[in-house]
Amino acid sequence: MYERNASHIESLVRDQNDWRGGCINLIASENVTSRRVRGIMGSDFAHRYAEGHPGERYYQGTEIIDEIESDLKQHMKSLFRCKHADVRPISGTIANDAVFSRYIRPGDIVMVNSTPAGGHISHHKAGSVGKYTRNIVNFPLTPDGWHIDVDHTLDLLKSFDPRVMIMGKSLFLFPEPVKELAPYCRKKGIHLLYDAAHVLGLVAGGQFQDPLAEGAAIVTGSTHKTFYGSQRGVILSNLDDEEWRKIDKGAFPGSSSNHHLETLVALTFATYEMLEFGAEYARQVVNNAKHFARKLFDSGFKVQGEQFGFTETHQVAIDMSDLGGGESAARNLKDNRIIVNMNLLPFEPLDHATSASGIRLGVQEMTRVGMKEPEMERIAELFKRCLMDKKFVGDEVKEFRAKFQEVGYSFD
Ligand code: DSN
Repeated sequence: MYERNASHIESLVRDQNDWRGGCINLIASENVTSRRVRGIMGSDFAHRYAEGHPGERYYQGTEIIDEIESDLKQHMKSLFRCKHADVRPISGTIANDAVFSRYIRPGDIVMVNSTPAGGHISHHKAGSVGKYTRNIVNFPLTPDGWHIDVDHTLDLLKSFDPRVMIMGKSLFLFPEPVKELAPYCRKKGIHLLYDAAHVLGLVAGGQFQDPLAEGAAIVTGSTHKTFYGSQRGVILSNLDDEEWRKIDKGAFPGSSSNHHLETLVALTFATYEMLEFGAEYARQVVNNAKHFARKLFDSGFKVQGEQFGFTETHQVAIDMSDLGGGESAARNLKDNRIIVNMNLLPFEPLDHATSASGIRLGVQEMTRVGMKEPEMERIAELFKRCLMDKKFVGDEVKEFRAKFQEVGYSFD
């Protein structure tokens, strides 16, 4: 009786594959996995459980996943040059929650990047931090809005003692002042956490600040943005063993039970791709983002961060307020097969979240399918024709994208 409905789901999945395979995908939090990574999903591991650590499970029959998970941990540690890696969180937010649940007590003060400054929802009242405390203080920003103001922060810290500082964010153009604030945090016993969800692949590829080396106590991240693996999370640290045990318990049983073995296996494969190709990939991502930003700027868009070279990451931010705002621009682009999201910009009121003035663009996925500087120029030109000249470019986008279907920087 329901088979027709079930078949409809299969056809929707085919539609999705065709649709997004024919679009220029510029959502900064997404990426594509390689053919071989996709190929190993859907295995028997999709049905299994393995709570605990390799060799110390609560279930029988886990020998093979034990080997794979141990391998993943070892290679994550070598990629990020650290002592500890927890690969069990099934997303970046779950990784954050595992850490926040151990370090934030009721009433504690936590310093974060505000939402308009790019802070992730899990850092705020409505998200994970808000489950543990309501005392959330935003970092002051420099007048340009794109950096934490270090002097002003140190000044503010004369009047209160936060327990935790969370750096790293979702609208993320430039490095955070980790090395500037880490000595103060160490002296005062403040836990300095760094959410590297967006930049994890750039850190792995040596193209962005290394937050652990600069003094962060813990790094969390998701593994599917600039790190081009399956959708999961990770926690990395050089804490001493006793302190790390708290985080370990935060990951399991604190924030997860089964840790979704199918995507863990896929992440292990993708981590080898990152070890092999990550440096070259990350370099091209940053070059593409800079070039794209420059070309958009030259076309007349209000690209943010000009005085700092526009971006040091995979992201580009544009103020669209003179062109109808971020929401309408994102919708218009989508109708032309270019997928982006609207975004609040620094200092914009929070209640503009559904009518944000900016758009955020990420070039990591299109880099992975082989696009380089000439293609960034072409996309900038498509943006201009679509958003400024009000032309329909959807058919051209589809034709252009058809030439970029292979996933590179992989063993495919
Ligand atoms: N909200 C996602 C982003 O787009 O940055 C991250 O979870």
